[in-house]
Amino acid sequence: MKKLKNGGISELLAKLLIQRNIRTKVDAELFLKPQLKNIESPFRFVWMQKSVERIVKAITGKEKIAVYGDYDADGITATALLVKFFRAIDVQADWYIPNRLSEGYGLNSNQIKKISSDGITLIITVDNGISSIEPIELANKLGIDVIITDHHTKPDKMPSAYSIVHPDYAADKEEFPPSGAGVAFNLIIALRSYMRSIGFSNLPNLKQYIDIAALGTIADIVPLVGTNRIIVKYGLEQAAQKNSSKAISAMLNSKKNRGEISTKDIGFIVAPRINAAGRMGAAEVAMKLFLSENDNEICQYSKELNALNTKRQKLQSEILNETEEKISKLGNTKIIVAWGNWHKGIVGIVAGRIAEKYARPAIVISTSDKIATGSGRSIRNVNLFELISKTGHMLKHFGGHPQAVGLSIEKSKLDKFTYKINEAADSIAIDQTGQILYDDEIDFNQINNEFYSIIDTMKPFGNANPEPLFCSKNIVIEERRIVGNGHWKMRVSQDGRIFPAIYFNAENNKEEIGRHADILWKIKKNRWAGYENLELCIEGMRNVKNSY
Ligand SMILES: [Mn+2]
Repeated sequence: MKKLKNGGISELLAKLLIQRNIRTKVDAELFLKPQLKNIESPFRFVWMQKSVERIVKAITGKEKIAVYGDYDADGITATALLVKFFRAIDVQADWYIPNRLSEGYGLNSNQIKKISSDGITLIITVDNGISSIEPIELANKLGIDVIITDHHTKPDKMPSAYSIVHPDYAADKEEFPPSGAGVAFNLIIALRSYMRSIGFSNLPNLKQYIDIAALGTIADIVPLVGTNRIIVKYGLEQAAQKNSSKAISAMLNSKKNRGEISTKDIGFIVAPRINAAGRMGAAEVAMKLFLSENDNEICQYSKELNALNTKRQKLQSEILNETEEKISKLGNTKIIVAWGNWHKGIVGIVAGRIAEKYARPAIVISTSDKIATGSGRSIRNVNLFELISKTGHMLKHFGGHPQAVGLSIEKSKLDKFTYKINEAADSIAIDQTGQILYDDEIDFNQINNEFYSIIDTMKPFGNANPEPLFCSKNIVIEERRIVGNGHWKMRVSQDGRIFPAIYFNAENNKEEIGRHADILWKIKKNRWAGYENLELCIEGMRNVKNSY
């Protein structure tokens, strides 16, 4: 591979970076060598200083503090970060997480009354609060100051909080906004730094919490670029260390000794278990897991999460089947809206599956309560929050992000809502072609250890930094056998170069494949009994005449 004149970065790497919108040499350096010292200052949030001063006043004045979180993995990790930090400095902060099924998202007046009767005078929200206008007014009346830390899209009317820490209120526009846990991590960085500056000692090293911040960051699917990338890179490293969060270790159990922990391990093994707790109305199980230091308890809570996750999976597949049935009768609407007497905690995850499968935004609504509640998931380039806002007058509540929204609505308005949101969508183009884009076409003679090490430097992969996908044309299938549940284990060649390859769920491939094929693949390095080899993980296969 030829080297570029300046920077010494290979052409392939340069191409991959440009495809990920990393265009300058400085950005490339930051991307390829993420360092803790490059985490942006938490004081870039305009009310950060005001917030940490208020928290320290509460600490020194022995006021009672409550952390008010959210029931998803981002919200739970954000809550855990703050409470763990307070415990480490001997401040007994209470925590509250609303019940997803009986209370729903955000602050609510009943909780505020309870918090007030517990004698609390300072609430710090994490991963929620920006749209809780009335409960915050109530808190003010009851003599409670509320510090909001949140990252959700802010509504037109601002809550009358004591202060707000939010990426929309930062010195510069946040190019890659953090998750709720990321904002909470910023808060404890700022708090620690302020406390140190005014003479507090014995403050904990925050590096021990970075795996929890990374978990929230991965679970919330924020872009893994800039500070988010640094948190995830060091968080994954921390998760593999001896002093990692016991909660994360317990959920990964056997994985841990294998050395490297990837965003996939966190995104597909850990995050769903924590989310399951919230979905099934038992977020406190996950919180207790994060806060416990007792190995027996940790094992017990981790088992409980496994059981909740299994239950969630079963419910999910039931709802998915029913939704698909309804969709088949709906016809070709731009925005899929489906509702039924479904479990409230699962509708968001089903909406995600539907959106992905049909390449259209999907809103799935549970009518199991008096007021229907639903979740929407979008596809690339469609701002679902904006579309929902256009129908806001029909909804009781709504909030979220361009890619994911939550809403509640009276059941009698569902048909009209479906019509109206599709009308709003008429003005936008939705790309339904489902065309697969790959990063580059590669000849087998380019695949070697140097090639692999280039891909390796781009880890961790995730949102805004997808794992590179390559295409190779006219390869020969030298050998193929079926393993497990319809997977193909193969040896594939091109111009005499042979590689082992694995194609998961190959039996679902739409075409009958002969000896020659075009393939889409990702690269993987296997390490086994002192051996190393490169393997192609096949993501798609077509006959040569129907090429990609
Ligand atoms: Mn969040």
